Amino acid sequence: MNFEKLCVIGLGYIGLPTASTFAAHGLQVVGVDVNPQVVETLRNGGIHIHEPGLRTLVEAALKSGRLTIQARPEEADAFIIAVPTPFYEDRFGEYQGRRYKQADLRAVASAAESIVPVLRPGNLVVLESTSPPRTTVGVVAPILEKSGLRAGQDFYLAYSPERVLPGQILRELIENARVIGGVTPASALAGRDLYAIFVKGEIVLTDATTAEMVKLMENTYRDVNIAIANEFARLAERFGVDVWQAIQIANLHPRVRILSPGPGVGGHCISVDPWFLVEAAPDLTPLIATARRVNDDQPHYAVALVEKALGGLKGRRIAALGLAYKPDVDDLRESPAVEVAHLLQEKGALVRAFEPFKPHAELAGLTVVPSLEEALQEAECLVLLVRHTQFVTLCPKDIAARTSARLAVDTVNAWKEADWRAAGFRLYRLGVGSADGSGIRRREADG
Ligand code: SAJ
Repeated sequence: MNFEKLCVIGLGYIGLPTASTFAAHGLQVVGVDVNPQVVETLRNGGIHIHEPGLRTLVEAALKSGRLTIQARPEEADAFIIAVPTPFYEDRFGEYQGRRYKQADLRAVASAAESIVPVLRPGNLVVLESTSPPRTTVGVVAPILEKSGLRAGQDFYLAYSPERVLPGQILRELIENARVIGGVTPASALAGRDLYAIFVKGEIVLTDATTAEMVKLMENTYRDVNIAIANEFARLAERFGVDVWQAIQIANLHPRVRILSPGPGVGGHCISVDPWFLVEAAPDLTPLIATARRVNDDQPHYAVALVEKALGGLKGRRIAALGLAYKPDVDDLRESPAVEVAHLLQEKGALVRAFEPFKPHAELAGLTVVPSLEEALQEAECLVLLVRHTQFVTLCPKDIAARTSARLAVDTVNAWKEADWRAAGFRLYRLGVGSADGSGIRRREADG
């Protein structure tokens, strides 16, 4: 199939890079977003998301005239839906007395609705948004068929998940393997023709529901494996073991690859997607649901560690280092670091948080300071929450000269105990237990 014109609906973290990459490869692309602010920002040459290299790509696409920005879709050869699928904040399902979160598919449904008036025979529609199994055939197809055209007969319909890593989106978009699931084999082939325009990785064809499952399985697999790492950290603390060392040794086994514990699992993918499987089949997913709960509980666990280290939180002055959901990105969505900072504050601590990638972040109820200096001022305790490179490489002696704090808690295995001790600090590390099983290694005991 030959494609000249494409509509990309939803210009967020995935839609905007996808739209501009297609434009850079010669397609005429209409980028559509229902948010008037997004449309205005892009039309005025601005950009509303931070991703390395994206600004340059978008600018070039707009300048070439191959990317235009609109509020509604128009006729095209193909349509890509790349809108968010969050879960409801205020609506839960329940299975055997336990609550689970539910996917909010309203943005997907309204994106599909907006295509109906402009859908023509022979068009291709691709859903990219992460969605519960059977969304393509059960939700999107019936909406598009309001046009009078039949999915798989009169137009092609496919599901193709994005699998790119924030921070590496532009490279991974092109290089990663791409899964395309069609509602019919011909739909999958049409999808392949579209993505082959820029994808260099392998393109694997399957059916739509398999492709939906693949995406959810990938992120769920990661979530469950992080949950077990977090449980190992708890066990290690109880049994007087250094979990980081134990993991390193276990991972020497050729068939073992344990992930890293930490203050929790955040971002808009891994902490969300497993719920889509739980919601779709709560009777079949006790492990997935439990893993989610273990990871959701991990910020509380990190807070308990800080509380133990300080011997109480009320009125204690804490410098929280890092707010992003993971290292070296500026994304604060669903961030466990933000949750830890909030929880510390709720328990009476006086928190000053510093996020080097978003020094001016505004978070209700939290004092965010724009420099490390300001965070360190008057702090009694440093709590490291994100493994940003610039925190890993901090020099403890230098820090000792800039703060009166002599206590530090590392939740991400970034700091070496000996170095911090030499600089006069007591360092507590998540996942590192004392020999007596009290949960915290005693400095005097291991000195
Ligand atoms: N984390 C840990 N321990 C680890 C690894 C990660 O606690 O060993 C935490 C991170 O700090 C972060 C969260 O998990 O809070 C998620 O981070 P991540 O780097 O694992 O993943 P994301 O959410 O940035 O991106 C994931 C990727 N999926 C997989 O690696 C299977 C990416 O490829 C997907 O495209 C993306 O989800 C998505 O959009 O679904």
